[in-house]
Amino acid sequence: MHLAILLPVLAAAAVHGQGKGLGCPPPAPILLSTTKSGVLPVLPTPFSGVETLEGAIMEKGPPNPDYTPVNGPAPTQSNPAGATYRADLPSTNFDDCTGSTVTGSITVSSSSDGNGAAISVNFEGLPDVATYGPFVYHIHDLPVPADGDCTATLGHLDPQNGGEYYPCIPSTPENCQVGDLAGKYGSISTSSFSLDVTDPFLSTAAGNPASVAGRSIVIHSSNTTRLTCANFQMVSGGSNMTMPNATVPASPSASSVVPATGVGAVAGYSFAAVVAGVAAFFL
Ligand SMILES: [Cu+2]
Repeated sequence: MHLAILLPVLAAAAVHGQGKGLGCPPPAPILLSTTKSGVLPVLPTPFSGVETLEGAIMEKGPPNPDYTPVNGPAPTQSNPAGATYRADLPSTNFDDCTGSTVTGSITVSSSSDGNGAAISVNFEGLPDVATYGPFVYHIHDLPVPADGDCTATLGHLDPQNGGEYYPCIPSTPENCQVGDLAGKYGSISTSSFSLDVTDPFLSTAAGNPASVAGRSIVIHSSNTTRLTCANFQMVSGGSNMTMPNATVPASPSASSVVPATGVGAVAGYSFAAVVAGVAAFFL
């Protein structure tokens, strides 16, 4: 390759991995110096702004144990029995320049006692950790559109408006963003990753501001680049769902095995499929 062609390629590659490796170049960072819900709900003083990439802060502020979200600490959720949502990662990643395709799923079910949600994470094929990790993952506000654009999921699920400037302190998870799963339970530093944990603050009730319904999961590289994403699909709405002119069907328990096909075939890309599925459920 001619040197004049090679140099811009190398420069772009260095930006993507913060100089650590090759990959697709991300969008240019944007300096954020004003309040923005889900990112900067309050401005620390003194403050000269932070760089953001794809809507996320690239370098968080210092840990601040005195900080609480604008809307207060997250409340414990009382969830409908049997409600289960699952997000299956698509077979093609949004950023496919790492030499590895991340696959797997995350399941969120009402906990057995109804307090909070049981989260089961199984991810495979994470890229080279030394180059792209550690990886973080979050529940994001909006679903992935049909074109698979992970950027369109916007920021983290954050009904308490804590923002992401101050890092999540795992010992006080009620002050973390509800959707900041990596912050509360640790980032990923392995090519395969499994986690089973109960989160008190995540809702499985449709319409609840802290609900996983209608949300998405996003996995990021260490510089916040979005590697892959998928929508949460309803496996079971749970016992609290009401259906007009119909009897609510018996729901499987939260610990029942989710179907191996069907839901997975929908993959994580089609919000239209989610809408259609929900609509079909009510009709
Ligand atoms: Cu995220």
